[in-house]
Amino acid sequence: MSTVAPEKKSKEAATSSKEQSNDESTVEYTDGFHLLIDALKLNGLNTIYGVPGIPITDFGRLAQANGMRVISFRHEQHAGNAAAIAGYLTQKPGLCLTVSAPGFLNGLTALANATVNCFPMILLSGSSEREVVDLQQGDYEEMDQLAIAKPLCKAAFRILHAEDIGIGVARAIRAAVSGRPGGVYLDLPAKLFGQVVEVAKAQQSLVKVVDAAPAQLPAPQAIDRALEVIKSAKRPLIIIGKGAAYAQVDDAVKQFVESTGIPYLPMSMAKGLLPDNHPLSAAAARSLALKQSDVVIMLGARLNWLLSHGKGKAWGEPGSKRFVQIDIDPREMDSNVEIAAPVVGDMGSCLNAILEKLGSAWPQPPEAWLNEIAEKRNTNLAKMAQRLGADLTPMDFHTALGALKQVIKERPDILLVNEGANTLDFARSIIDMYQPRKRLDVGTWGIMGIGMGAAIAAAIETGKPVLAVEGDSAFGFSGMEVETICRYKLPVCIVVFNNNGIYRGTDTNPTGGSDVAPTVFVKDSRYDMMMTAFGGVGVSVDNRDELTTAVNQALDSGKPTLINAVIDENAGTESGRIGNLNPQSTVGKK
Ligand code: FYN
Ligand code: ADP
Ligand code: MG
Repeated sequence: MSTVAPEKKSKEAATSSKEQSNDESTVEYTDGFHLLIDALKLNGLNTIYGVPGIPITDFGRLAQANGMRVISFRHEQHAGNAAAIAGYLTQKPGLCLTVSAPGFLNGLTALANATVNCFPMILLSGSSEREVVDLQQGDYEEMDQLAIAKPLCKAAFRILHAEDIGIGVARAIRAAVSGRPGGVYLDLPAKLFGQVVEVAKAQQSLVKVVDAAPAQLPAPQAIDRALEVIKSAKRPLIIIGKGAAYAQVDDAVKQFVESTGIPYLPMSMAKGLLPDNHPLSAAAARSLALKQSDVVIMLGARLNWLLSHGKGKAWGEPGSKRFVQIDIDPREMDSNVEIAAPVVGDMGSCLNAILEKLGSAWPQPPEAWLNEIAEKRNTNLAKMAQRLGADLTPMDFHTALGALKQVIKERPDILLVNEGANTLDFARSIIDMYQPRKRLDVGTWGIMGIGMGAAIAAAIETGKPVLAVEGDSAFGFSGMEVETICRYKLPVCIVVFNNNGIYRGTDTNPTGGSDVAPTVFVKDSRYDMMMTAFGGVGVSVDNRDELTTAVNQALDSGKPTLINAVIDENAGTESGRIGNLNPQSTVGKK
């Protein structure tokens, strides 16, 4: 228990103070600052990602003084994205700390994104005084933050009394990690921090959360039903999502795929749960597998836009599928199409229950189906190999990504962060992943700006090198955080795919005016110089060999590095592979 003299207003960390009371007995005091630190540390939450300022500056300082790792960012959104990724990688809520009103709002995008992605995080935000905010009397950074956060996260709480910090933190932790994980908002009015409490009372108020994410066992009937449906399949397919990756039951997932012999399709962030070169991977036969399958088994993946909502052209004849879905959230069932066999529970318990019943003599899927998928996969792989063979200068996406594919093959345990449009879509299919939870990307929302936050959290949480493959546009959203990467000397190598703009660098202004087209950036920019400005390594390359050398050097040295990879400005396509979502006018274009 950290304690502090009330009159010292908590400037010194963990210093205990004794006050003489009238009856000569001694009373020890602590305050809100220290209680919050104690509550977090007691629950194994030792890292904070945030931006200092009123009213949480001293809190960050004291947290560091009391042994927490406090990583200060340049913008709250990236601190929030880092916290979310920390949550995804560790199954403990990642912490993001923001100042009131504008800082809180900047962090809110990340909180909402974490919730949408089912990543556990807690946004701790300082806020202005309730009395003034509620009467709308114009306080410094006045905002009813709790009300604003509520619809955008899984749960939102406010702590008004220091004695409630223990309970407040416990509630936030449970809400973030139990059931379907998500983002939690914890509102901390400025006055809370300085509130003084007797140590004995404070100690009693702390809560160590026991079994924060309890196992959720599936009903035996649900398992029987699922096995019946799977048994009836002629053309079964497994889809593995990032919920399965999050669950960290990698052996059970592998065993389920291998003992059923059913081909599987990894969703983007589930790549590597089984190695992408696994013989049962249907990733390179995606369209065929979706269209032709008759039973689809979803493991921690949702039938959202990324899977065309489980219906329509991509899924073949209407009524041709039956779905088995394993998910921790019962409300996910039937969200888009009918689920014939819902299995509700945590991934480990569900898969183990299935594996127990499967037995050793499980019938393998018909040869014809496996051959059909293998044939399509081999055709696509051959096409890809041919494209990757072209060694162009300046590079196109395939030339550059061919180099990075090889790097990851040789260093399968490093983390890959990936965002952009073309840079994302090409990298997803070109770069094979070999280990679970190594690929971090734009997730469910397809959000740009996760790059540096994800890279920083990946480096901090795993201690491993990180390769961030970034479109030039995507990088711009979080580019200032290269200073953060340099400041903490993180082993992050950023490769900016510089094709002079969004999608491509070739658009022109049809009016002939001096403004460039809205999708175009300064031509031949030198993003590498952003890194050298802060003492990191910057390199500009325009061919495959130089790119390979520069990346390997960066990863060997562990030095913060930014490689400006010059890509042919004609190389991209509009919106990458999701151009169908980007409406185009057919009238009035010059
Ligand atoms: C896949 N494919 C391959 C390989 N892997 N071919 C050869 N080798 C390998 N290793 C094939 C696969 O079978 C498909 O071909 C094709 O490549 C594309 O595969 P992908 O990328 O898996 O699938 P697709 O169709 O792009 O997937 C749809 C999607 C995906 C929505 C899931 O596009 C996605 O995750 N998009 C996220 C986009 C996003 O968020 N963007 C950010 C906003 S950018 P066929 O089977 O022949 O069809 C703002 O502008
Ligand atoms: P993807 O984008 O990879 O398809 P989604 O984020 O859409 O993945 O889906 C993840 C799903 O996994 C969510 O429906 C979520 O409820 C579920 N999930 C998360 N954690 C677990 C878990 N431990 N066990 C089972 N399901 C989980
Ligand atoms: Mg670009």
